Amino acid sequence: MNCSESRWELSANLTDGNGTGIQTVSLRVGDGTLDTTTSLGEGGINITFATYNASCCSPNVELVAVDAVGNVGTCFHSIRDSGITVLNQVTDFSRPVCQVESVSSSCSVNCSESRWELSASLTDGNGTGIQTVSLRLGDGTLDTTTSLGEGGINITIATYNASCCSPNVELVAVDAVGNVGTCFHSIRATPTPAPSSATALRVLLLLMSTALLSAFQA
Ligand SMILES: [Ca+2]
Repeated sequence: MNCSESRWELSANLTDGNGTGIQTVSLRVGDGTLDTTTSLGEGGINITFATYNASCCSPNVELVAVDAVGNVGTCFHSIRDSGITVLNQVTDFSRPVCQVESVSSSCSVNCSESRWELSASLTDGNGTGIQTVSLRLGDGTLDTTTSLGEGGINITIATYNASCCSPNVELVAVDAVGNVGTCFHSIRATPTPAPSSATALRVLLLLMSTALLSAFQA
């Protein structure tokens, strides 16, 4: 069969449950066409219905959904082997966990003359693993080292060093499928937690229908 003479189509329902809601649905893999429509499902939850249509010469598709706080859910489908087999559905829906381990500061009245330091541990548990650690807040310097902890789980130790004139820091860790974990610390009297850390919910993807191989065969 000449793959260029036939097409296949996939349908999927995507929902963020009671979360912040799906903001975008896009293609990470596949050069077919993607159409989405969103409607209100049971319990007032938005459901996005995605339809993907591609040439049989492009056998793989990966859909990426991002919610309002940046959590990412994906689903992958390939018609390469049996025609209608889901090969790999991403199951890492958990954010990396960031925990402040120690803080040392001896800030004087003149903040520019003194510095403070924070140490935090970051881990993605049994997930896909932390890919990047960066600063969302704070203009100090960040160093990270990664080592193997108990149970073969990678632990990243972040060390942050800043002038006492820059009292706040927020670290951002992103895992391999784009889930985001943060931690915030302030050397001011009352630390305020970052708003996104309490409300971030995972994106759930449900692959609802099977692909129809050659459904649009010429
Ligand atoms: Ca994860």
